[in-house]
Amino acid sequence: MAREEMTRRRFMRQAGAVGAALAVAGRGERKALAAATLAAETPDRKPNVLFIMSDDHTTQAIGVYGSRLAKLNPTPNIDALGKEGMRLDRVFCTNSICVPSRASIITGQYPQTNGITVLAGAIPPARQYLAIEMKKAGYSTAMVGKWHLSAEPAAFDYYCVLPGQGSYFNPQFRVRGEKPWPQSTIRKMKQHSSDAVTDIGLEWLKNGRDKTKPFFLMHHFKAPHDMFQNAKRYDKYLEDVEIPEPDNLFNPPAGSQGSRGLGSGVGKRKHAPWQLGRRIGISPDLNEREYAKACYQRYLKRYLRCVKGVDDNVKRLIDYLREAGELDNTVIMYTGDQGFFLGEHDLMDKRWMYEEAFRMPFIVRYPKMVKPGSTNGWLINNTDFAPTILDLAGVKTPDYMQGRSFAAALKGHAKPKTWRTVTYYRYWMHMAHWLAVPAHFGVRSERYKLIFFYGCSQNGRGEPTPAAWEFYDLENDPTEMKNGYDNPKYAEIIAEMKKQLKQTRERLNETDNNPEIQAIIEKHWND
Ligand SMILES: [Ca+2]
Repeated sequence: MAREEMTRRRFMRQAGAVGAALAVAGRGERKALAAATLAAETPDRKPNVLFIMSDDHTTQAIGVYGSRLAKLNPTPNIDALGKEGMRLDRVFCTNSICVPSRASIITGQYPQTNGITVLAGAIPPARQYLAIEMKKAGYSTAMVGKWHLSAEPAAFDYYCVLPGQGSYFNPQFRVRGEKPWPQSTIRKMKQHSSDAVTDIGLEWLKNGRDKTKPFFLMHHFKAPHDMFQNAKRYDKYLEDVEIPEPDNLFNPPAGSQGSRGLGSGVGKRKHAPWQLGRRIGISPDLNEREYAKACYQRYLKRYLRCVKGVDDNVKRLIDYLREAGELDNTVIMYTGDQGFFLGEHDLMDKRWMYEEAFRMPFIVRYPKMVKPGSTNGWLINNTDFAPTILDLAGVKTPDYMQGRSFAAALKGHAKPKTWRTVTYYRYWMHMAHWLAVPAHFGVRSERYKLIFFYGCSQNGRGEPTPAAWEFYDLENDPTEMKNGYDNPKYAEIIAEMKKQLKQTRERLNETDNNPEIQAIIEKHWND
């Protein structure tokens, strides 16, 4: 059959389908339905990409990841995306805090290359690479919600972003307007942030985007970041439920002198300066055990009520795509900007290279490519997100990106022999924000993890903590209860991982120029 004839027949089929749909649609719906249906079915059209990211939403609080909290059914709508798509099980961040994670996602680069190692710093429009490349690839682009990269998100066609962390209630948003960035603002009164962000995302999808093009929407929730404030309708959610405790609620990190006694958590420990219990109204008169239990229950309920608001709003996005006939032509990704401790090891917050904080949820639904109910275990990190999204849009990974596309994983292909065997991590903000997490770096393979706590601040000043190594066999010890660094059984593996750690730091431009830190590394490398 001649190509023209095929095209003509396909057009007639589409026109017929649209005509039938129009016959039953109301007058108001007709125009939108016709435009959406034609857009969705245009041959060879690139897929839409809806990238949904929440803030601090960890795998333990997503049902499809099967943790102790799954029985509470905290995220039915996000779970549905996983069941209709793929759940990725070994996705990690390169630095477990908000700004560096977002910087790695937008640039496809590690912290020292993109310049964002701590919570300060900006990614200017000229380096908002993912947005720039998607626009070049013919996409209508938008960034909605928590941005947190300081500079104007001007590389997007449209933006409406929270200032910094933003507010949970009556949130203000920065918009493109008559006044120079960041002075043009709007405020959503009487609204919770998760609802407001979704209203804005939906309004852009319905009326803001250029419907002659595929869309790329980065839809970023502020929730469930601390201090956890839920929409009023969730006040009673889980009210009478006893939240299951982790088995290691009363086991703070004891891996080495580099981590022992540090970090902030739910208990009354001496080194818990952030004082979660005081902030959420737990009586200091309770004994240690009762205090930790009460604090854990209240902490989890507040967190999960925020998660519920995110999950319900994810459904609103899905419902719109379904109604618009674009659900199956859209790659939907769901992630959180890093993991989070929910009382495991008597810890809260993130920052640590331990699994709960280091691991990111990542779910992808795109039935044209991704097999429903599939899982994947490749070692992936957040510098890979931009290369993958670009790959799905038909764009080769730009040379300046350090991450690698995992589109082949989504297609169910075998892992290439050249895929990374370790993923690199570094947390820089030594003992910052009363959360008392010491600076450290390390590598994780599919099975093992090696961490070096160098324990000093970026400029080498400030109160140092002891330098120490930790090693975990995640197959035998998935909750990292036992440091295997001195176990002779692992000596060979540790020597090999140290070599990989050194090589990885060199290859990724992640070595230290700071002489104080360099001296600590050299002094303790062979400990
Ligand atoms: Ca975060």
